[in-house]
Amino acid sequence: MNQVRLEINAQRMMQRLHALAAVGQTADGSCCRVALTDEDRAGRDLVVQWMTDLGLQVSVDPIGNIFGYRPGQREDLAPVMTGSHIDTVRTGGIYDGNYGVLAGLEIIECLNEASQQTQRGLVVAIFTNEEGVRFTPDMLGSLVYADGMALLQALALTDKQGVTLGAALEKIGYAGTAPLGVHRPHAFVELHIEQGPILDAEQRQIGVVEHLQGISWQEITIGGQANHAGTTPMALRHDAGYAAAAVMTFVRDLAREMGGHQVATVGQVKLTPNVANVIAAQAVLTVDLRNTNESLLNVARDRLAGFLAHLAQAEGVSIEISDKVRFAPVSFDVGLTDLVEQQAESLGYTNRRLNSGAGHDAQMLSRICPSAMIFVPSVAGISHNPAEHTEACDLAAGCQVLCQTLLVLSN
Ligand code: HGY
Ligand code: MN
Ligand code: MN
Repeated sequence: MNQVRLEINAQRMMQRLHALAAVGQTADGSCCRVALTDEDRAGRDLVVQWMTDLGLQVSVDPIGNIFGYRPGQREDLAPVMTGSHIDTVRTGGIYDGNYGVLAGLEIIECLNEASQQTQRGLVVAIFTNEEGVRFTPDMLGSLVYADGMALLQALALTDKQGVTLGAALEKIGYAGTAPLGVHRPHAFVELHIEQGPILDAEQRQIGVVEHLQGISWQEITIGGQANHAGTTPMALRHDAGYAAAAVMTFVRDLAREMGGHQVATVGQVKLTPNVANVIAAQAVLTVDLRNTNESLLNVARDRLAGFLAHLAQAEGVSIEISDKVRFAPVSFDVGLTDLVEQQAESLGYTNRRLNSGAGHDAQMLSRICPSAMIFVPSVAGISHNPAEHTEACDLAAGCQVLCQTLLVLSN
C-alpha cells in the first residue's frame, strides 16, 4: 500500500508549544501548571480552543480527560489515539507531556490542510493529573480511563488541604459528562521527550520505547518527640529529622548496591515543627523506587521495610508506611514498536530501542489496547526542571514519525 506522506509544519507546532509554555510560567522560567489548579484550567482552555479551531469534536470525561476527535470514513471502526498530558510538576519544562499533545494537533492540522480523511478516526487525548503533584497516584486520568481505578475512588482522593479531586475538578470546570472510556482506541501511540540522557549522549534522533519500568511511591510518616535542641542528651533523643535523613541515605545506598535498573529517591521531606532549636517531632517523606524488573522492585521495597523496622526500634520513633503508587512494569506492543522503528528508518532518522525510566499515560493505555511510545532526545537528560530542552529539529523528527505511524494505523 503506497503510504501517504504528510509534511508536518514544525514552526507552527513550536509556536503552540511556546504559547502553552507561557501559561503558568514562573519567575525562574519553570512551567508550573499543577493538575486541577487555575493554571491547569488556563492551559486546558487554550488547548481546547485549538482543538475546536481545528474542527475536532471535543469531549471531557468525568475524571477531566479531554478528547479531540476527528471522524474517519469508517465510523464502525475504533479510532487511533495519540496524546499525553499538559499538567506539570512545579519546576516543569515546556516539553514534558505538552509536546505529545501539540504534536497530535499539528498532525490533525496537516490532515485538514491536505483534506485527507483517514479510514479510522483519530483522537488527540489530554489525560488528567499525569504528574501526581497534588493528588496521587500519578497517571491518574489515564488509570481511571483504563479501568485501573474506580471513578468514585479517584474523585474522593484528597490533597494535603483535604480538598477532594472531584471538588477541584468542578472548580476548574472540567468535571465532564462524556462517558468514561469514550473513544475506546484501536491503538495508542504517545510521543514524549526521553527525560533521560541516552538519546542525547548517543546523538540519536528517535527512541523506540520497548518497556517502561515499575514504579513504587510510598509516604513515610515518622513520629519522634519534640524536645529542646540544646538540653536533651543525644542518647535520649527521638529525632524524626535524623530518622528521615537515615531513610534518604539508605535508599540511595540500596539503589547503588542493587545496581542494574534500580533507582530511588526521596523527593519530599516535611519536618514538624521545622524550627531550628526544636528536635523534629515528625517527618513526612516520600520514597520513589523504580525498576524494570518487578521482583527486584519488590526486593527493594522489602529491604526498605526491614530498614524502617530497625530504625524505629533503634531511634524509639514510630514509622507508618502508606502506599501511594504501585504500578507494574509494562512492555509495549511488539507490532507497534516495530512499526515506529520502520517509520523512523524510512524517514532516515537515527534511532534505537530503549526503556522508559519515567511513568507515562501509555503505561495505562497498554492495559486496554496495543500501545507504544516514541521518544526524542532531552539535552543532557534534564527534565522536571526549567532547563529541560529538546532541539527543534528533534521535535520535528518525532512529530513526523508520529504522523507516519498514525497514518499507517488509521488507514
Ligand atoms: O513520575 C513520573 O515518572 C511521571 O513524570 N509522572
Ligand atoms: Mn510526562
Ligand atoms: Mn513528568
